[in-house]
Amino acid sequence: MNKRHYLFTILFLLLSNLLAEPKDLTVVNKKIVVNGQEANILALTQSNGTFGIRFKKGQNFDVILKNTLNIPTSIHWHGLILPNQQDGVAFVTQFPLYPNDSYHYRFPLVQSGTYWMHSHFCLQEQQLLSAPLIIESPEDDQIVDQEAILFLSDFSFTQPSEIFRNLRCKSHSKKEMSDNNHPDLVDVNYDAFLINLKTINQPDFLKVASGEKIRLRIINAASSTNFFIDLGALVGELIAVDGNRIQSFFSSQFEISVAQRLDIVVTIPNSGDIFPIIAIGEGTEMQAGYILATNKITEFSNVFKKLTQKSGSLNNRQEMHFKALFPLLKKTVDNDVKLELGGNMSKYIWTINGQTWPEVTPIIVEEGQRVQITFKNTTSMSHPMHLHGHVFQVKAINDQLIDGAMRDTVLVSPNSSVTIQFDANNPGVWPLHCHLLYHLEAGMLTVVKYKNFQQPL
Ligand SMILES: [Cu+2]
Repeated sequence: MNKRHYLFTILFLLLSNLLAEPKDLTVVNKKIVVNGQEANILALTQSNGTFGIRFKKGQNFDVILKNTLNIPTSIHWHGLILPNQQDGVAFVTQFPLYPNDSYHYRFPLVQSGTYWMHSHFCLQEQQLLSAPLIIESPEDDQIVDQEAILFLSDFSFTQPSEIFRNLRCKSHSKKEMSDNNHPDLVDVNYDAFLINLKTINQPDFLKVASGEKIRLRIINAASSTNFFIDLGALVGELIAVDGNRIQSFFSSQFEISVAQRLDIVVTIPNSGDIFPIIAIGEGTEMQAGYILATNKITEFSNVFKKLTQKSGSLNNRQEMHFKALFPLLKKTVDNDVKLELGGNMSKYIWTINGQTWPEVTPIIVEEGQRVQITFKNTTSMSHPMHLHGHVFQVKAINDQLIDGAMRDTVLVSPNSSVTIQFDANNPGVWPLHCHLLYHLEAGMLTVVKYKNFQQPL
């Protein structure tokens, strides 16, 4: 970008921010059809019909959120670096948004990439109260010809409160925690996995042309399902994880834990007209699908093959190879924190350093510190750990040092450890938690609190 172009862009953004109307975002009840049966879900909608919400890099996040439900809600902007009081976590950073109330969110966007938004109130995320949040950057248009959002969810006809009750009371009443050789991959049995709210029998698709470059923005918005992504005949160039650029990593198969995102560029080959992409739920034989097609598709029945075997477990092998394009500056660690991820499958309690939310000892940090956190997972389940309001770098997996990806969510495999680092540069009280919804509900949340920060709540 030359100097004149740069100045023009800045001027344009300043003007457009001054003149822009806030975007409307409404929390609504919605009906969808899953496996031929009607289902009631919750949704985030915009009056212009956009799936999720989109911004341009440098714009203000300027959104009026309205709750039309007859119950409270609270929406979190996952992955964004933002002022603490607008983080949207009920009873931590904000009060819930009560029925018929609105809240005006306004802060500058300092990132670009693939993010998402979801309820951080009770178990509403399982009712699919989530949507994509995309921040475009001028470079995006140069990378690809088109883009496709693949928004993954796990769906159950059972009420989330009943799922949680079953986890606590029934299914695990006699079950002991498995050993390392037999990790617990699945603790909820879902009725379907969805991409863009569609099942594999009636999948979403994008019309493409030979030679075109397509950016897949894959968002794992599932409540408790990690996925394997299989691009089939296509080779993907992974360019970003959790919205943060990495050095290109090529493969046709990728892993994505709950709450993570993958930005993958694929080039449509000259031969072939249908390019199915599948997301297989970890530890299941269930899948969701998406199709890139050079012709209009009317018949889907032969596109996807039924799986006959359950998939295995995710591992962090790919993560070892990821390298941030813009890593943290080299700096000595000022504050070294050890967190043990523990649990009790039979009582279905999940802990951080033996504690459950809200009776937790906050992790105290000081502004300006380089903070290191080592998660040691002593359980037989993996935990996707998410830190609010910051971007961290993955620095070690099982004590093997790496100059890994910048992320906001990292998977800590069973009986493994992961070390992350971040710069404490955003004062507040920030949740740090397992993103498996039922682990979170069972108490697997703590907070990173800046010394002397006075919480406005
Ligand atoms: Cu967990």
